[in-house]
Amino acid sequence: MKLWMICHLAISLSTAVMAQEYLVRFNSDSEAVRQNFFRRNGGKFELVSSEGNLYKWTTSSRAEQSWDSNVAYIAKNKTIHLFQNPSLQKNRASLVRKLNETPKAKGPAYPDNPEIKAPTIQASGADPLLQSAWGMFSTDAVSAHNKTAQGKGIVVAVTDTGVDYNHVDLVNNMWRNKAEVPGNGIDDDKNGYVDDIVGWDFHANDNKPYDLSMDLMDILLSGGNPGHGTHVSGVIAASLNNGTGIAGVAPKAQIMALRFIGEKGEGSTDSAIKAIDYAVSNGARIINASWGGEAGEEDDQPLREAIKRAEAKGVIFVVAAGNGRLDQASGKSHGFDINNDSKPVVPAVYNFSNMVGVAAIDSNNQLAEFSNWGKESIKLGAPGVKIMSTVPGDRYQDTVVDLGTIKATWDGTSMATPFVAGALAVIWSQDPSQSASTVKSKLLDMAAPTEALNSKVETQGRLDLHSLN
Ligand SMILES: [Ca+2]
Ligand SMILES: [Ca+2]
Ligand SMILES: [Ca+2]
Repeated sequence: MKLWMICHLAISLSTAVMAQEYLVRFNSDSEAVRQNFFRRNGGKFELVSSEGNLYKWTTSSRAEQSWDSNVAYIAKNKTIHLFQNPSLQKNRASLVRKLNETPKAKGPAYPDNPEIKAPTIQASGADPLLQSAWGMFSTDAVSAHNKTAQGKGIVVAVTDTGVDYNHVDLVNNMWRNKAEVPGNGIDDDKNGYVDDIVGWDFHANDNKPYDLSMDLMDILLSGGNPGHGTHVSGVIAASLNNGTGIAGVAPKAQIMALRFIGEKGEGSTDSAIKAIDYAVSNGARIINASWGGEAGEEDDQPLREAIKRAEAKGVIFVVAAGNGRLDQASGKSHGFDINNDSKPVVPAVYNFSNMVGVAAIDSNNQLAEFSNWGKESIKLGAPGVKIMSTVPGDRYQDTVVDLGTIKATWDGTSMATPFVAGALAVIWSQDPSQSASTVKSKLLDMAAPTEALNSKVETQGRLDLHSLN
């Protein structure tokens, strides 16, 4: 309690003097207009999106004073979160108590930000942990492997905490930027990013979008969930029949690693926008977004516009519905209807034609107790409880932490979303000339009617690939 008070006081004091970050969109791309604005208003500015005429403006002056007919809007640069794992959230207090009684869990035994390895020659043979990946069977993703192109040639951008790009089950399925010469310190393809080989880290601003980990106690106390992006990536595209681990829904798709959420589970709108723009302009056809924030009193207009730019370029945006709210008294998390909430989850609620919102179901085809839903914006359900997938350091988990009597499993609409992103990649790879809207319609038409999803999601059904051919 005392620590909380000190932290709270420190935050209150610092906001009084701290500069605020805004996103400013101009009505024109005229350099003179911008210069005039920044000359009059001071502060620091940085380009976020040239297509959107969008700049990050860091200032200690008040935004309202800066209205200008050349300015379309000035919005707060909002914080975006991972959707916290409800199983971790629910058990946090008892896990912390138990960990305090036991020797402290060790940190990761693998390096942070390792050099990016090239694809490798892999063994062959069945994937021994695939049997534990129930969602791969309930969605018929496993039988789809035998009759489809498995996502071949389709790039899926994972906008998240980063990816262990050297993981044995992912290294061969990372997107590789062929127009970039690695390690020469030159932006060979002139896309604005130097030596971007498998993607970019928009949080740390470097070319290693690695999924940094931390001590278990730090995870529990900070609310972060390192490994999140690696887990998501394995569901989409872990290698099939390489004699190790699991297989993803689209084991021949390529993962573009776009890190914008840091170790503590937070990122900012400007970094999310840069990641989305990067995905669109560097060849991704699908963006996986297992994250969000509350719209609150004002909408996140800059984020909305970034998704519209993706829509205009035929890129599908797959988004998690969110994991509801934690009821402090019972420790239970309850999903809610994002369309009717006073603080709807964004971007899940936006519902543009390129968006596919995803709710989480369990292995009994029940809506997960934590899963948000929405009759318009959320399209279908997909597996999101106790999901087996890749985590950093060549490991696999369906359980984040297991302290005997208390455990937390890999749960969340975050885990359901990549099942759908992978399925879209598989459908698209059957005929890469299909439009985004055709691919999306095929996915939704195949959804299996599911009682628990009646009046919860638009299709009233769950992900099902059995009729795909
Ligand atoms: Ca580059
Ligand atoms: Ca280079
Ligand atoms: Ca495998």
